[in-house]
Amino acid sequence: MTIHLVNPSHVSFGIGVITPRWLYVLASATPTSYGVPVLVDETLETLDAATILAGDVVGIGIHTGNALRGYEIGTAARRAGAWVVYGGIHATLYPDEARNLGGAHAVVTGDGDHVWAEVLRDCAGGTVRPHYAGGQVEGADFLPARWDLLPEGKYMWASVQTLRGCPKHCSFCSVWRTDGQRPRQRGPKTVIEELLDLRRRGFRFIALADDNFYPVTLEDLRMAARREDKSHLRQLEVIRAERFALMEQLARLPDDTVFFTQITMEAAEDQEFLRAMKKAHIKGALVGVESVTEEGLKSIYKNFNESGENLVQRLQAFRDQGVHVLGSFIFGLPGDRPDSFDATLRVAEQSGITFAQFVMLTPFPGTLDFAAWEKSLGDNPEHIGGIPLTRHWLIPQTLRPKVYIDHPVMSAEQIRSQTQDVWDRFYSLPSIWTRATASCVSFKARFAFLLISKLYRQMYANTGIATDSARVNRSARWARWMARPCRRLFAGRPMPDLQLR
Ligand code: B12
Ligand code: SF4
Repeated sequence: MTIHLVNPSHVSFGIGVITPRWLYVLASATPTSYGVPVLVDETLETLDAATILAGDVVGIGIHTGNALRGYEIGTAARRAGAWVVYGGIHATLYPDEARNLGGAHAVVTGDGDHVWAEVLRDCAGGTVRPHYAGGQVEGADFLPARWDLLPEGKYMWASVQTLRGCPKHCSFCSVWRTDGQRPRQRGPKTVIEELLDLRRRGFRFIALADDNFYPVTLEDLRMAARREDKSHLRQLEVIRAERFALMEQLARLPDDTVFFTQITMEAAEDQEFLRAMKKAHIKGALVGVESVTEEGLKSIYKNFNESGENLVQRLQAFRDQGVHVLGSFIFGLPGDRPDSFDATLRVAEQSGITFAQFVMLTPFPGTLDFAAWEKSLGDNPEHIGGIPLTRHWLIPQTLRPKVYIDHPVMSAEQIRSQTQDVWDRFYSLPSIWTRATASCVSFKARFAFLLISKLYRQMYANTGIATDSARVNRSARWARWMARPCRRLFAGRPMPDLQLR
């Protein structure tokens, strides 16, 4: 009985930017009595279905964007006589869909770390159940990943998670609902062990794949301090202290280590936290800017973000502490107007952010936006290729609409083409070169920056939802070709004897 773990993707690049962590965590959750699991990441190469035999177990992890490809794989695996098990955020939200369309024998909802062994035991014994509840595992019980199974030279960045959950409640995001609002933090010891393992193997660039690296803000502390009952304040102080304890340990890794994480912009007002990040080698962070106007932020329950001049200052504060920002912006919010595209690009350029992504408002299941949108379409929504619009991820890629939520003043095509145009302008050669000169001293570093910017743009903008399929194919070819030299830029020297300083 071979265990296969498959990360589905409809485009493969030969080289991956970030390791899909779930593959290596589930590998770690696989008892050694079943042998070494076979890991297939389709963002590298397409699965060879002939490798799946009757009696094998095929574990497929899906998020909404790759669910359809996941169902194709599951259906083929079931036909081959294998046990088919789904997990991941989309399977957690739609377990029945994986059973009806993806040939699932079983679906794991929530975290797979500890329930996976039980699923395998039941497959082996022929007593598999349709549903296993993995729940929300406590930080102390997160399994470390099995990095010994990494294919050599295939990824630019490794990924290590230090916490799950986010206390906010942004309307377009499902994390706070599926992972919970209480931050579940791992202790520094197990995080550091994994990081040392990765550095010994030659990984210098590591993504801290946390939902929100800054779970307690100064404002949270101020508000809790005003309450008569101080127990909440104490809890927040503990969480904050644990963050600092982790960063102190991260700081003991070699100086050329580079971490990247995801964080809310509130961290910009917390100089002590920013200084600790700098010491901890956290040199980049994805910041969800989303909208540059107050009205836009209000509409997505993200009023804790700043707009206008304050926004520019906040983003610059990261830069001042040496933390490069990947700003993430959303287009198609109800308050957006035709001039919002230019206004957003201006802010992106003025605030000194290093990278940016421009996404179109998409109703992802599990979010408040999705619930409101689904309700607004009533009991009989439009169908495309026989699929209701409210199950948009099941519509074949070529027929899938680009924009789902009707906008009060702009057409879907206007939003799509303007979004693409902003990507084009932010990543034009002169614009990248200006940022390269501001960020890098040597010519070699600037050239590397240029390559990486172009690769990022091709992989994420040109294969994303705003793109027509001809452009996707062209970009995938280009990115395949570029990915190998770019990976070399990230490769570190293996340090087999490395210990903490
Ligand atoms: C890091 C990250 C990224 C990184 C790296 C992706 C990568 N290669 O790993 C980057 C920045 C590239 C990225 C990009 C995007 N991401 Co992202 N990402 C994350 C993040 C923060 C962490 C993922 C992670 O590593 N988790 C750690 C692992 C261990 O957890 P896990 O994957 O959940 O797996 C556990 C369980 O789900 C379960 N499980 C998972 N699979 C399986 C399979 C089986 C068989 C079993 C039994 C169990 C099981 O067990 C695992 C261990 O407990 C998540 C948020 C989150 N909380 O998951 C968002 C998240 C997955 N991303 C999301 C989105 C929307 C995107 C983008 C579409 C954003 C955009 N607009 O461009 C792109 C899509 C990229 C793509 N083409 O796939 C959404 C997905 C929502 C949805 N409904 O699908 C999430 C949930 C964040 C959110 N805001 O809602 N992402
Ligand atoms: S978008 Fe970010 S800050 Fe908002 S709920 Fe999701 S993870 Fe938290």
